[in-house]
Formats: sequence, structure tokens, C-alpha cells
Amino acid sequence: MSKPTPEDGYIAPYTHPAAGWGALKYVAINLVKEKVAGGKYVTLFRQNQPDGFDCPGCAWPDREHGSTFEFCENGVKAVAAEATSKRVTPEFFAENSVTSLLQQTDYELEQHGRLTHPMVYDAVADRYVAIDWYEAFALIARHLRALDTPDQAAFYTSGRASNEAAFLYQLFVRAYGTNNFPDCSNMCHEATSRGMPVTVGVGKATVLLDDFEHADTILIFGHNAATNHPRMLGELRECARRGAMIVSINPLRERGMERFTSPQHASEMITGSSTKIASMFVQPQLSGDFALIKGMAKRLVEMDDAARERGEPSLIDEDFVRRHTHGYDVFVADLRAENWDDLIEQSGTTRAEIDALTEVYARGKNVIACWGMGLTQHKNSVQTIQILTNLMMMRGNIGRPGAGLLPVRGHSNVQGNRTVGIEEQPTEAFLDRLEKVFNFEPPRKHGYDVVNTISAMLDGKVKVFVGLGGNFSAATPDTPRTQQALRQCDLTVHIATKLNRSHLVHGRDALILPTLGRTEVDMQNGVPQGITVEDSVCMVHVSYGMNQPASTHLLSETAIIARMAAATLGNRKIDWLWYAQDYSRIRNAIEKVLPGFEDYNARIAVPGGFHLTPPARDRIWDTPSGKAEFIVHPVVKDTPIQKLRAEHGDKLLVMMTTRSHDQYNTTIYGLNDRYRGVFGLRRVVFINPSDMERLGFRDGQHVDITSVWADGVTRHVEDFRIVPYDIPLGCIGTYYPETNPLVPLESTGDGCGTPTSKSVPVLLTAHVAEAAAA
Ligand SMILES: Nc1nc2c(c(=O)[nH]1)N[C@H]1C(S)=C(S)[C@@H](COP(=O)(O)OP(=O)(O)OC[C@H]3O[C@@H](n4cnc5c(=O)[nH]c(N)nc54)[C@H](O)[C@@H]3O)O[C@H]1N2
Ligand SMILES: Nc1nc2c(c(=O)[nH]1)N[C@H]1C(S)=C(S)[C@@H](COP(=O)(O)OP(=O)(O)OC[C@H]3O[C@@H](n4cnc5c(=O)[nH]c(N)nc54)[C@H](O)[C@@H]3O)O[C@H]1N2
Ligand SMILES: [Mo]
Repeated sequence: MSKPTPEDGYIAPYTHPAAGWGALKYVAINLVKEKVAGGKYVTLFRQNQPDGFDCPGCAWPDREHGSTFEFCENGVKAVAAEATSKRVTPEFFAENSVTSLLQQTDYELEQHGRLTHPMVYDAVADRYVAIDWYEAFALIARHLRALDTPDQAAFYTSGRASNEAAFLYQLFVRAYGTNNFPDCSNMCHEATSRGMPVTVGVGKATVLLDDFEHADTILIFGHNAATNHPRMLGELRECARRGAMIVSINPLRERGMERFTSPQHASEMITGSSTKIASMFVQPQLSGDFALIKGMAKRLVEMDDAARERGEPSLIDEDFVRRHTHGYDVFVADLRAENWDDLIEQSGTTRAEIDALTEVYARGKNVIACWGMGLTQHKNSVQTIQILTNLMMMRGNIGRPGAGLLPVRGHSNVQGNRTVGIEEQPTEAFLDRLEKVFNFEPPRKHGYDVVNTISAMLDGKVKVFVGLGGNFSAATPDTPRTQQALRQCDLTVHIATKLNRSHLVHGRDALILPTLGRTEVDMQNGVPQGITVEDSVCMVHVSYGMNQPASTHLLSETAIIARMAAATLGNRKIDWLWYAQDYSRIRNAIEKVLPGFEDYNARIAVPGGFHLTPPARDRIWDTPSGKAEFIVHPVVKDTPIQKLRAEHGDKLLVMMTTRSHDQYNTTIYGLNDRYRGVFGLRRVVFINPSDMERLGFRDGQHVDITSVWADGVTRHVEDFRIVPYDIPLGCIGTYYPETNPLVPLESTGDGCGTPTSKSVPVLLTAHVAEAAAA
């Protein structure tokens, strides 16, 4: 093999701390690449500031004090991608047929820039052509009114929409008559949203940022902060410098957990020094966390027994357990009966590691547990999150300063979207309020989530798809089947800022409706409108765009929804257009429907906004028993993967699909994954060197990947480069969305319907071209 050139991509281990000058350099490169005009640079400095806009990147909360500019390389990328001066115009579509655009990579599609005009698909020319807004809404209305039942339409939401847009959207969809709300949450923190309410009565974080100042121990499960929530490193840095114990529980030793140079601190930047973040790394196998955490709980009971024997104080917060919980005795009996060998084997760690980790947990006076996609995208995710909350309950680590649960959300307003009603399984209480306030009968039957929407499309039961943001065809599992599903639709509609694959994988009729981004001035009736979002710690705050809109033809998301609703349902029962003229009217409506939003408009005028305090934070348990619940879950030994392993032997590997440093979900900003040492490449397979040798592959070799699932469907992707990596035996890692074709639609989490995109059973074979040449 010839020496790889930078054009082919190369692998070079990254030896520097996360962030620091490296990040600044890439910020500059990005601004030039996106041709962001000088005047807009100032925009970058106004993100997450009291009078600026909420960063459209991640959902990590802001520090209230506006004095320090919270620098974040990936936040800048998100803003620069929106502020780009490149444009996708009607002329662009005239020059490029849909078939030709389909040949481009996601990275190339992203590079074309911002959408400028509403477009409709012309089948004869195989091109999108401009359409005026009025005609576009009339087309949607025609389709929606022609369906046999409203349940033949599905309305997707990606978590960037504001509370105002999302609320109006769900109101429109329910007034139209369905609860078919597939959303990005279904693929993201759904296991959290379904798992936590059963144990602690609420599916949200119980901590605020201030709690980090009082925590002495922070457990971070399956979450890559340096890339996906870079501002979190600032918080962890402070904790580490105070001497807090930070533990990374992750099959990979992610760079950002090791060392971090804070761009906020000139001295670190100038002297090139850095702060060590995690003091301990535990590397479970993929989806081994359940067994690992159950092992910790069992070990804690053993340690408590020993402490009592020695006459020492109990390691269990007995007062908390007695006053606030239910089911403890049964839970402990199950732990005692659990077999250590099973726990160790299933976790992919050692007994010594479980003991050491439990020691750290037991020593912690105030513990925060954080988690991301590493816990939520497996078959046993709900069970894992429940056992984690139970472990935290054992020592009363919920509902007191410096301690609690922190699911680290993804999209910047995914949590707010759910709060205001983007939910295919709405509660009766919510529907009752909606009925009372708006005087119509909302549908009561639960709707389709993402996976069920795709199945229903394949079965011809869903015929119209509307996407409020996102990239449904690329973000979802089983790509060829999802694409077939979308192509079978009568109509697909995408409300979007930038061109993506979903616009090209369309129904018989298809619309692209271009919209304002978060960073742009949203003017209604001559008044700039603010929108509100809810971050990962349940703070609701206002955001004002500052840039001039990318095109004069754009409408805001709220305006698009209002006009779509008015065209479909008329403006008589609900005056949709009136709401869209002044967003404070929508907030008043939200206030009437949802608890916790009292004085909504007044409270967002305060810098930092207000906290939607989850009851569990005050040790109020919104469960049927009124107490926090301990739940017993067995260690499952005959999972589909274990059965497949019995069939395929140790050739079978379990694959996670994860994010590189240069992407935002399906939006590919660049081809580097700097902290993991990957440059100019995305088609890579991270594999343990022993597995590589055992399976007869060599460093740099190209392989094909086939997933195995008992449904007879062949799922296969080709030409991925082998990268030996520090990853547990039997596990491999690849990037999403390139490997989404391998994720079986029917493989979902128990109790949450999330595709198991971090435990995909696969086989590797030498890439055919190479095999032939050899
Ligand atoms: N720049 C940038 N920011 C983003 C995003 C982005 O794409 N780019 N996406 C946003 C969204 S929507 C989300 S949901 C978040 C995602 O942020 P993350 O939750 O960090 O998501 P992933 O990159 O998928 O990585 C998950 C981590 O889990 C680890 N992991 C995988 N499997 C397991 C396992 O079985 N156990 C454990 N313990 N760990 C495991 C992986 O090694 C990886 O470090 O980030 C948000 N922020
Ligand atoms: N295999 C695998 N699959 C996964 C995951 C994984 O880890 N592995 N992660 C899952 C997760 S956590 C998530 S959240 C989903 C993400 O799924 P989605 O939310 O559907 O995907 P995104 O890539 O975030 O969507 C990007 C598109 O949103 C549009 N957009 C950007 N900003 C705006 C805006 O302000 N308004 C509007 N209307 N449109 C906008 C742009 O057109 C852009 O192309 O993917 C899931 N899929
Ligand atoms: Mo997400």
C-alpha cells in the first residue's frame, strides 16, 4: 500500500489537550471556509449571552454571568454553518437534478449553503423548481384533506425548533387529528424519558449548573463532552481543580476527558498548560453498563454489610430510603442473589474495577451522574437508566445540593419540544388541558414514533410526511428501507435551513420550505421576535436572532406552521395567523396549558430565564406510589446478540455508531475527528488490535461490514478503513450516519423504541476490491 496522503486521509494520534489553541485554529479555518462575512463575526460572540441568541449547537446550559464569553469550537461551527454566505438558489436547482445531487456525499450537500426559496419537486424535469408560499401551503392542505384519516400523516420534529414553533405545531397536528409525532428524541434520550419517570417521577435533570460547585464526585457515562458539549469541559475543569473525582465510564478513553486547555483562561492558553479532567477511566464493553452498575449496587451492599459489622455508619442513606423510596428490600434481595460472574462477564470489566468504582462512589458525599448516547441507544437502555437512578437513590444522591441526575441532552431545544407537547404518547392530563383551553377534542389514541412511522410508511399506512427540521432519511436506522418508505409517500415536506439528503429522497409530491435559523432576526409585524428554549438543566430562556436572514423569501418556522395550519384547517376555530404575529401570544397559550409556565412572558425577561423545577429536585416523587421506586431487573443472558454470538462465534463483533468531532448529527462540517486522531476520513472502523490480528486484518486495510439480524434482510456497507484503537475486545466503532444502513429497524430498546444504534451485531470481511486484488 502506498503511503497515505492527506487527500486520502490519515491517522495520527492526537497528543494535545482538548480545546486550547487547536480549537481556535479550527474556528478560524471554519469561518474562512463558510465565507462568513466580517460583520457576522460579532454574532459569534453573542451566543449564550444574556441579550444574544441561544447557541443552536448543543443543549448544555449557560452560565448566567455574561462577563465571560463561553468559547466553544463546535458552537462556532454550528453558528458559522448557519451564517455561511453560500446559497442554494432556484438557479442551483435548475443546474442540478435530484438524481445528480443524490450522488453527492452528505458533506458535499452541506457545503452548498442556505436554502433561499420555497421549492416544489417537478417529476418531469427531475428538479426542484420555485413555488410561491401560497401555492406550497395549498398543496399541503390538499394532501392532508384528501387522506382517509389524519393518522395517515406523520409530523416529525428535530430538536432545534423553539418552544413557540413546537407548541403551535403540536396544536395544529392535534387539531388536524393525530398524535403521530415521530421526533429526534425517539432516537436520542427516549430511554431517559421513559425510564426515569418510573423511578423518580420525572424524565429530566435534577441538577442545576450550580450543583457542580458542590459536587465532589462526577460519574460520566457514555458521553463525549469535548466534541458534543464542549462547554461542559469548562464546568468539569473547575470541578477537577477543586479536587473533585471525575470518572469516565466509556468503552473509549475520550481525549476531552483526559486533559483540557481552557480557552476562557488566558494563562492556560499562553503557558500551554492544561487541566487533567478525569482521574479514573473504566471501559465497559458496549451495553455493559447495566451489569457494571448493578455490580456497583451489589458491591455497595457488601461494603455496607462490612461497615456495619465493624460498627461503622451505614453506607446507605437509610433516612432517604425510608422516607422517600419504595421497594428497597426487594431490590437488595435481588442484588444479594445476583451472580458476580454474570455481572463481570456482561459488563466487560473486572471485579477489581467494579470494586474500585464503587469505592469512589461510596466515598463521594455529593455525586452527580451524567449520561449521553452511550447509555441510551441499546436494547437494555431503559433498564440501565433505572438501575443508575437506583444506585444514586441508595445514597440519597438526588434532590440535594451538589448531587443528582443529569441526562445530557442533544439538540439545543429537544427537551423543550417534549415539554410543550411533541410526544406521540401524550398524557391524558395534557390533552384535557389542550381541550379546555382550545375547545376542540384532541385525538386520544397514541401515535407513531420514528420506528413505527417508518414501518407504517412501508405498509402504506402513512402517506404524508412533514419534517420540522432534521434529516429523517439519514438520521434514522435501516437507511435503504427508510428511503423506500419515504419514496412511497404521496407527499414529503421539509422545513429546513440547509439542503440535506432527506430533501432528495422524496415522495411523489415534495416541498422544501426554507426557514430562518436561530441566529437570524425574526421580524413579525415590524417587531423582532424572541423565541424560548429549555436547556439540559431545565432552564427556560429567551433567544433573539441578530443576523440578517439568509434570503428575503424565508419565513420563520412559526409562520410556516401557522400558514400550513390556516390553509388546512381554516382560521376560524383557532386564529393561527394571529398567534404567528406575536410570539408572546403563543407563550400565553403555553402558560394556560402547561404547569410551571406561570408568568411566562415576564419571567423570560429576566436574564437567564427561569427554572422548570422538576419535582424530584425537591424530593417530590411524581410516581403512582408517591415515592421514588427501586426496580428489579435481571441480567439478561440470552439477548439477540448473545444468541447471534452462539451462532457466529467470535467473528461476531458489536458495533457502536458515534459522532466525529466535525459533524453535527447528519450535518458533516469536515472530515476530521481530531481528538481521535482521524484526519480526512469518515469511513473508518475502530477495532481492538488483538481483534484485528485474530480476525486476520491489518492496520489500514479496507473492509466491508455486514450486520446480522434474524429477519433475512441483508444489510451491508463497503469500504471502511481499519484503525487499531483502544476499544474493548469484541467491540468496534464507526461513524453515524455512514453505518445507519446496518441498524435493523426492528432492533429497538426495550420499553423505549429507540434504535439500538450503539449495539449493532456485525461481521467484517475484506473489502471486495482488495480481496480481488490480493
Ligand atoms: N458538535 C456536536 N455536538 C452535538 C452533536 C453533534 O453531532 N455534534 N449532537 C447533539 C446530539 S443530538 C446529541 S444526542 C449529543 C450526543 O452526544 P454524545 O452522547 O456524546 O453522543 P455520541 O457521539 O454518539 O457518543 C457517545 C459516547 O458514548 C460512548 N459509548 C458508546 N457505547 C457505549 C456504551 O455501551 N457504554 C458507555 N458507557 N459508553 C458508550 C462512545 O464511546 C462516545 O464517547 O450531542 C449533541 N451535541
Ligand atoms: N446510527 C445512529 N443514528 C443516530 C444517532 C446515533 O448516535 N447513531 N443519533 C440519533 C440522535 S441522538 C439524533 S438527535 C438524531 C438527529 O436527527 P435529526 O435531528 O433529524 O438530524 P440533524 O442532522 O440534526 O438535522 C440536520 C438538518 O436540520 C436542518 N436544520 C438545521 N437547523 C435548523 C433550524 O433551525 N430549523 C429547521 N427547520 N431546520 C434546521 C438542516 O436542514 C439540517 O440539514 O439522529 C439519531 N440517529
Ligand atoms: Mo440527539
